[in-house]
Amino acid sequence: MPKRSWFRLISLSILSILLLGGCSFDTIQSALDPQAPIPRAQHDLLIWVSWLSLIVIVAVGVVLFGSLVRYRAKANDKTIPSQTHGNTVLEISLIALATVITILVVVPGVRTIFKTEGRIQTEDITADDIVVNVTGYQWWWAFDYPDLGITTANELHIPKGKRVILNLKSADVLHSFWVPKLSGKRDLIPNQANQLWFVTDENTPEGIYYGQCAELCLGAHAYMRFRVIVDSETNFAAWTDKFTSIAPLQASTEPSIQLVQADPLVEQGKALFKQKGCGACHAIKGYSGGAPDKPNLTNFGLRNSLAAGVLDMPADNIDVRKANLARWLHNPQEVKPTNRMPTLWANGDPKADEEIAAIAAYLLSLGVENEAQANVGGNYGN
Ligand code: HEC
Ligand SMILES: [Cu+2]
Repeated sequence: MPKRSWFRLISLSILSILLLGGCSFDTIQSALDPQAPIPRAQHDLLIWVSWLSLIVIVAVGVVLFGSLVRYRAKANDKTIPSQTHGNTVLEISLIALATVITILVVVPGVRTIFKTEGRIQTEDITADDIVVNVTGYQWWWAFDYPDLGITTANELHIPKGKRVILNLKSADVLHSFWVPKLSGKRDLIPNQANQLWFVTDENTPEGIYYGQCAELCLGAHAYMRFRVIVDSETNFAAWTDKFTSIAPLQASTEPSIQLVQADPLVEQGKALFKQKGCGACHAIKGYSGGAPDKPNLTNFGLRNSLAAGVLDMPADNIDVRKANLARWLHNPQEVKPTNRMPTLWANGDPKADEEIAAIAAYLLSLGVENEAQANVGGNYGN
């Protein structure tokens, strides 16, 4: 084979492998594995249109290749075939067929749009809905529950079966909220309020769902992930109690009531959290004011992930939790290049390991009074 053909063959094979590699039905962010009413409706439409397209492709293919074979010129046959032009019945039938196919695509398409789209007006929001103000930052998510007085980051807890209304805004550039298995996708736009709503139902399994910023936002865009945790009503209530039961900062000057254990390492970490300047950026309800445009670390011990879903924090493995948090604190840029958290220990600082271990122990104790309660954060074994 000549050199160029080899090149073409190899590059085409690589391309097809890459394209096929993107196809999978049950990955954590697969839109082909819908688990809630809105993505289910979108998925049904996709499947319907795909079948219809397949039928059209096969029908056209059969006619095309059939004609090629049937009417191919025979060897040595120099006669010119009889010339015909126009066939009213055939043309009208083809137009009618095309119209029917178009209707079969458009009608279910428009019905799905009406079922899944549209803004929920303020007067239609009920006390039963879960309203969350979502703010996109380069490269993490703030989740604010105005009705519950909860502010958290990167993990959205919702009770199963309720309608969730998200008020979306961006603090800097365009971002896009997308949890393929639960919701559609919508942009977060600077200086413009957007809304996205979705529901879960009795067929939605409780557990962790994976989301991703779906609009290129520079730097660590690919690492701007998040998680949605679908809780039972009871677990959701337990989770919200963890936040609402903490006395706000102004109410008392007593040490945080989050810490029931008197673990000296935890106490040391708590003090270091302020000494190292973490408290200037990160709020912890009852202890640290922080800055509103940095991730709120209240009840951090209940989290399943770290740094916008980049590192796993498995609820049943305290060693991995500690190791991942330490890795982050040692060098956030190594974990998530270009993110905006500074490195607070100089390279080779002899105290770094010890101080980081103490801060990690403190952060992981937040919201966790004992082993069993770590599960309030949602340990679903994945
Ligand atoms: C100058 C502000 C600033 C300071 C100081 C700072 N951080 Fe951060 N921190 C950030 C930002 C911004 C992020 C979000 C990074 C990202 O995910 O893109 C972050 C993320 C984190 C996260 C992950 C949050 C999440 O929701 O997953 C933890 C934990 C954390 N910081 C702990 C600390 C600790 C402990 C200190 C002190 C040693 C500290 N930070 C100091 C700005 C700061
Ligand atoms: Cu983004």
